[in-house]
Amino acid sequence: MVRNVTYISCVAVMAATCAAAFGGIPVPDAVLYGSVRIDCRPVSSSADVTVVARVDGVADPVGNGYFVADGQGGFSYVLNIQLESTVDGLPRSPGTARAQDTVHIYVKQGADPERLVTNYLVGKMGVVQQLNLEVHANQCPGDSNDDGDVDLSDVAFFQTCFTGTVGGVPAGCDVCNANSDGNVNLDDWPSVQALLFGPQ
Ligand SMILES: [Ca+2]
Ligand SMILES: [Ca+2]
Ligand SMILES: [Ca+2]
Repeated sequence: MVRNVTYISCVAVMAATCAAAFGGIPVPDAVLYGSVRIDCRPVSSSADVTVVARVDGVADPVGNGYFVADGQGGFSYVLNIQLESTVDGLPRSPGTARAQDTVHIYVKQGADPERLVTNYLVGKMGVVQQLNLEVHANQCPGDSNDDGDVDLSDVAFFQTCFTGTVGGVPAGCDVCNANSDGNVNLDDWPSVQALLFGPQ
């Protein structure tokens, strides 16, 4: 609303007196939502996690996320990316994106630095879109397809890698050898299980 008033007053007074004004018409936000996983673990509102959207050349974030219950026992982030329309010759308002901007989406946990998760190309205004966020520095134990979670397909792969008392780590099975010893056996399972089901 403040930006809108600024723009309208600039039009009324003419551009010559508005050199310091910002030049956008506020339009409906683009809204992203979805799950967040950090190092293969889902995060919740109780975790010290923030989701931030930034655009190159814009000092302030164009959006700060918050978490809501997803109704299924987990939590979803909601990120409103503030948009404004383009007005030729006028600088953009602080903390706003425009159509066709590439928005960098970061996740931050605790005192850790922000970690870039993905880039999102802003399309039209008012869009509401699910975009699950996954960030992991290293391949997680048991995450055989390196997609940021440990699910039943990864468990099936773990079973194919299982060498038990025979010992050995078959080719391609290093990710299942969680304790980095010479075999894939029950000693490795707790690490995989913890990511599959969460803390027991
Ligand atoms: Ca996986
Ligand atoms: Ca998966
Ligand atoms: Ca092992």
